[in-house]
Amino acid sequence: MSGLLEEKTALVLGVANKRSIAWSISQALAGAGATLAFTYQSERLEQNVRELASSVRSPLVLPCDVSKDDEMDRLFSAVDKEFNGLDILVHCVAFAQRPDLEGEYLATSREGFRIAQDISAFSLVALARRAAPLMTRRGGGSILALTYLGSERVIPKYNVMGVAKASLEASIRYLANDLGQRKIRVNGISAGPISTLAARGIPGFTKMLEHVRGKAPLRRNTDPAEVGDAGLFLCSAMARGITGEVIFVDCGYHIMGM
Ligand code: NAD
Ligand code: 0WE
Repeated sequence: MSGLLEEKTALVLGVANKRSIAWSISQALAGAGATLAFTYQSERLEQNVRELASSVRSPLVLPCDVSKDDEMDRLFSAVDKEFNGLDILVHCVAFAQRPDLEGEYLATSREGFRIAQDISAFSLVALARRAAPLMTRRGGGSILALTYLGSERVIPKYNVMGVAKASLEASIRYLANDLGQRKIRVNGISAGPISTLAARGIPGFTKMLEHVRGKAPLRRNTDPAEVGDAGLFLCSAMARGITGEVIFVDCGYHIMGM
């Protein structure tokens, strides 16, 4: 079998279930020959993740709540032990407190702001710092994070998550600069709305899907497999000249002004 990622190892954070964008990316990476390690946020999700992981013959599934430094430390020592280095890191983690995704951005609390930034943006820095030495030993690597249009335009109710995604995207650029000399690339995918666990709880999400489908140049919603394929591209040598970039995979929605 020949694949773009033969002999490569990847660590994926953010699989909750089979609808997760992290899972679509995982399937694309596994299909290209990569060996994958997975994390789960809490015991509630462990069984789900273990079953999905075994379907792509993953040798390693570990807990990682990205708000906990000790869990991240344990994760990377286990990954290094299993893989002896790391080629690819996939970040598909976001969280804001429910009330902060409801009313006005104006009402955001200090603690709500802190939590959204910590889980959704700082986590990329914390993970990249731990991944870098493992990737350097492989002669380089690729880091991918998931973002959303709400970072640069106002999407009603996305609120504090939009500000956290702006911070995540700026982090992608600063990390790309820091890590470029070690041949580690850092990129993002800005996906159109997709019906996942994190999205389905949002009131009016179905209406948003309909709106986007009606306006996007391709006149349909984003298929998670399309995000998976773009992720495979960015993580592979096909994208060896691309770093610090955010690519939209949204059926063209973001180009429209009306
Ligand atoms: P999802 O619910 O499947 O994934 C979100 C993941 O974040 C879950 O696996 C959850 O366990 C994890 N997570 C939350 N808090 C965590 C913590 N403290 N520690 C570790 N993990 C934690 O939903 P998804 O839509 O696949 O989200 C994945 C990424 O895609 C997110 O960054 C999201 O912002 C982004 N995104 C989603 C959409 C969409 O419409 N679904 C669009 C663009 C970008
Ligand atoms: O990034 C996201 C959602 C991330 C998210 C979702 C939740 C729901 C459950 C973060 N934190 C939480 N906290 C919870 O308690 N998306 C891109 C999907 C999304 O969420 C929206 C959207 C879109 C699109 C919220 C409001 C408006 C649009």
